[in-house]
Amino acid sequence: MERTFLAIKPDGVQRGLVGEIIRRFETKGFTLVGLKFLQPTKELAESHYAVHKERPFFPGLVEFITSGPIVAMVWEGDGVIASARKMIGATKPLESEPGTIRGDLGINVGRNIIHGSDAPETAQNEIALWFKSEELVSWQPQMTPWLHE
Ligand code: DAT
Ligand code: MG
Repeated sequence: MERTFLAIKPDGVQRGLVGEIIRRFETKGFTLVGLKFLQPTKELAESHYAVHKERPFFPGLVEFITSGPIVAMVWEGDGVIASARKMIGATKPLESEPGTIRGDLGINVGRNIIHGSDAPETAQNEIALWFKSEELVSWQPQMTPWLHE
């Protein structure tokens, strides 16, 4: 079953959006299989965003992500990687469609509330970076037959 890594960034936590964001993925029908609340170290943030390390916004991005607690999560379901990206919306919240998390809840690209893996390979790498395998729980929600025929 497909899995993705999602993280509610420090702005989402500080703004009290944790419940609102988790609610969206729960009610969509995806399954939560990993969850932790932590303030990331600089090393973890730099590894997570290594692909952007040459970009001018990289130092500010790392400073922001390490500035407070975040909610790190792994969600499971058919097509969850692409679907979560759609639910999150475009990187710049002013360009994100209404109905998306960033489109409904944000304004600024440097305060865009949530991270989501962008492809199967990045999902696999990010899950391994943030979670030990024993921190992930495989389970079958009772509602499964009501979501899938
Ligand atoms: P996404 O988070 O939609 O995958 P990304 O991978 O291109 O976007 O960039 C990672 C994060 O870096 C993004 O969520 C916010 C920050 N960022 C991206 N482009 C930026 C820019 N032009 N100025 C400031 N921050 C930026
Ligand atoms: Mg990205």
